Amino acid sequence: MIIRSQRRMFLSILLGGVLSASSAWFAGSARAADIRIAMVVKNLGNGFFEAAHNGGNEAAKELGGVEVIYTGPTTPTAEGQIEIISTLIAQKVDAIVISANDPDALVPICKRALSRGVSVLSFDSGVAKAGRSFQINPSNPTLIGEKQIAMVNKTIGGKGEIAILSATTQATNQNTWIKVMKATLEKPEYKGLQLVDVVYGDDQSDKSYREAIGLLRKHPNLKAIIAPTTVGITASAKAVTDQKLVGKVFVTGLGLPSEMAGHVHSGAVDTFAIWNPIDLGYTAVYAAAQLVRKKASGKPGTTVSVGRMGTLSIDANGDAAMAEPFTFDKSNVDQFAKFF
Ligand code: RAM
Repeated sequence: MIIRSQRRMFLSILLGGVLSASSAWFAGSARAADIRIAMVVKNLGNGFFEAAHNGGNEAAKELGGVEVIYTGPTTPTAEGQIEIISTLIAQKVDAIVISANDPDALVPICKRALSRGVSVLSFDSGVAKAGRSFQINPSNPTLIGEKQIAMVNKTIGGKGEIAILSATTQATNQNTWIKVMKATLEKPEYKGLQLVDVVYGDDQSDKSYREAIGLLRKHPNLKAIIAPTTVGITASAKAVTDQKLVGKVFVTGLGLPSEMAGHVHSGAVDTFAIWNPIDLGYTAVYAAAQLVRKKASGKPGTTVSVGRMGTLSIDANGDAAMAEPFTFDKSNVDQFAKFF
């Protein structure tokens, strides 16, 4: 596991900016790609994955001889990803790094890719064990779930009705976090919080917005919406603002500073969290190249060296976790908004 304090993460982000700026001058000397790594994201048009793509490109430049093919369905469905992976197998890519729309539905196609010699890793949102070498979690899932309850608790003073607005019903990562959030709410220190609803905006802005409006209408005493998705949190903050409920209903969850800064300043959002998606994409592509180049086995209990991110340790379950989620508020959101 890579353990870094928030302070080190901050430095890494700043350094990341410097690295990507300085990498331009040697890009021209990179040799033609001998490895093609497909980054299959939940869906296109999501700023979180675009940042991960930038990180993947940074790893590719640094490694040399690596091409990143960025792809994903237009809406976040397992069917769309299955079709894309079939094509990638036919194109004989060397590796696939995927953020899955469903843990189980993708197993057969990922197994087919593995059987054809394609390295398969999942990152962000995992494929079940049988369908990939290992899963790169941005952070420990328990920490991510607990952090969101701690944030909402602080913002609304430990008392009131809350609701969750998630991504798709099948998303591996959000479902894991929701499970942790529900378990965390059982703790005595959170007895004042009452979870009244869980709805799904499918990581689509318009559907998330409609679901958020639905929550506000259905629960007139709602104090907060937790959206563990960068698309959902933005849509929820907009809904709260449009309904003139800023100061009455608060939004928290996982967001990108670049998309949340305005909502933090308006007061719709007090605090939110996220990890660095650039680092996540960098790590996924770097690790995949290490597998293809046989510099790592990807087996449980082994490690993979991942450039500026250090070493990933794969646990007995085939999971590797990165840094702690980082918390943002008025004091630091603008500083990070230029990076992701
Ligand atoms: C959305 C996606 C992604 C998740 C982030 C927090 O962009 O659902 O999978 O990790 O939110």
